[in-house]
Amino acid sequence: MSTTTIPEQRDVIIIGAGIAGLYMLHTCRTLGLDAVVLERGDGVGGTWYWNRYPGARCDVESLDYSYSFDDDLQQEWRWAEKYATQPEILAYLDHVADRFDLRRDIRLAANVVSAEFDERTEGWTVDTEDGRRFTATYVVAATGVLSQPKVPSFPGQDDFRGTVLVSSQWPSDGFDFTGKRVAVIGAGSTGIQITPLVAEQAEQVFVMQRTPSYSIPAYNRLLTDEEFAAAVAEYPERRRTARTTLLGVDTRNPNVSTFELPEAEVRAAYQRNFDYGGPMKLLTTFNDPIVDQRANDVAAAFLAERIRERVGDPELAERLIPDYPVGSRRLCVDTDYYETLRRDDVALVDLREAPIVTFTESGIRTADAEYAVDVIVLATGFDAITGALRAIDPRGRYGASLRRKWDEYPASYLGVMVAGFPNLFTITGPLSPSVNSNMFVAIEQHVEFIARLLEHAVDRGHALVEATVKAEEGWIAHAAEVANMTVFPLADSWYTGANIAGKASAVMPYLGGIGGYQQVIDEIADDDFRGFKVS
Ligand code: N01
Repeated sequence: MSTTTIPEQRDVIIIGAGIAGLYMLHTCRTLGLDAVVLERGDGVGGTWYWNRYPGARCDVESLDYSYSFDDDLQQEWRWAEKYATQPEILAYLDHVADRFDLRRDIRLAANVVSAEFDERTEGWTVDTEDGRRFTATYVVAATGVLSQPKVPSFPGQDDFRGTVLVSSQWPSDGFDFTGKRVAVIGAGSTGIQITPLVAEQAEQVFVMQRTPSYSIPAYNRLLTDEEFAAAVAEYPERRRTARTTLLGVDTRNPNVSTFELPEAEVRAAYQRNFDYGGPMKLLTTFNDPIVDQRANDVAAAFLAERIRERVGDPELAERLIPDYPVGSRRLCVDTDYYETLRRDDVALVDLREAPIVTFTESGIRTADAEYAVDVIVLATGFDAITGALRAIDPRGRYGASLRRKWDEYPASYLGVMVAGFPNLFTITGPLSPSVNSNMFVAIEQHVEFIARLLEHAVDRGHALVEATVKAEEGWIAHAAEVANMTVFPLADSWYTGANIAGKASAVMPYLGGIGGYQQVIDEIADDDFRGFKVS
């Protein structure tokens, strides 16, 4: 792109001012690096800036879903509820931006459209949509894992006379559904959160489901002062333990197999964790459902029973019970989702029986019916993990295109660097724990690892850091081997890229767990950052 302005020169360009970008900026400053954050939104917060739909909240408990790097910060932020709402998480991230004086190095409404490595200067040039140019030795992509919306275009979409709302591009002043007839397309985490709140206001809701989800009740509630004080007092231990666990949360479950206990005890253990609420504890009740289909069948049967119980109507329940292994697609957490589907003014439309044929002027036509609606909500998901960076399509050595490389396979060394793209770091990139864990922990792991790697290079008087092809190939093979020991490849999901036409098929999150991954990266760092070349 041509530009007449003089580029702004920094040591580091960070793309994205979400959880990762904010912490990366703070960390760069502590390393003495001059960094700037380029953020496409008009505010900080990333995911929690964009996803303002009704009911948006996190499915990791608020006491775990926060930064651990500053003790005063974690002592002073008083989370209100067991599961924090989007406005509260956004307020927290705004607070972090102010508290650490980050805003002076954050450029808002700066949508990065290209990033190019220059062999001669061994640095990067980054352009924004509005014509600003930045140059730096390093680029850190803190672009998020669920930040590139997947917005399908349905036949006839332009003919529809009503309102189309996209969950991750929600109007900032909200939307009043009172008296409206509404179709919600999508029954993943987002659709499941939106539906009960829309149903409270709307005249009629059609829940348009293609693939059902397993959903666990949140049993959300206010946190008591005693509970908060106790958690804060033990934060150092809680955080330390989190980094040794599978999911980045200490679920306090014993490490036992489904088949070590009598059936009645297995059932009781599942029931206890179900009654606790949320997916984390339930998913780790036993250590084998993710790696053993027979153990998974036990979990699936238990959850199917709970769906039948909550739905009441056996025929409706059968349409809501998934037919894939528990955990192979993201478990959802809900407040009154199944109960909402029992309402007379809410109807489930099973798109597997009759797919959407077209939008019409007045609604949606499926293969066997016509649904007249005023509003269509698209809760259709994301081009996950690689989508945001693919959209920028960084150019590495010899002009190589990252998009083209990832069209073949979501290649990465540790999810941190891609061979052929020197000095470009990815936070929670493909083949790292990322979405299969508490994202705050995964992000802190990466920011701290990248910081160590940069220090390692600087200590040796070098500026160029890159992953070797051999190391990348080894990591790809290892990540695939781990994934193939699990049930993840058995379902089509956004974990495997299957929700995006033409996307390479691979289990993108590294499934060795936060604890296993921490051991790997510590060992690599101690071994002179094996697999990274600094020169
Ligand atoms: O997206 P999804 P999401 N016609 O991809 C359907 C996190 N998150 O935004 O599966 C009809 O899960 C699609 O059907 P199918 C969390 O990690 C967390 O809900 O393709 N339907 C599916 O039902 C989560 O997993 C929280 O058959 C179409 C749905 O749309 C991730 O974000 C809250 C369609 C998309 O579900 C993504 O969740 C929200 C089409 N053309 C999100 N295209 C919490 O913390 C897609 N669908 C609680």
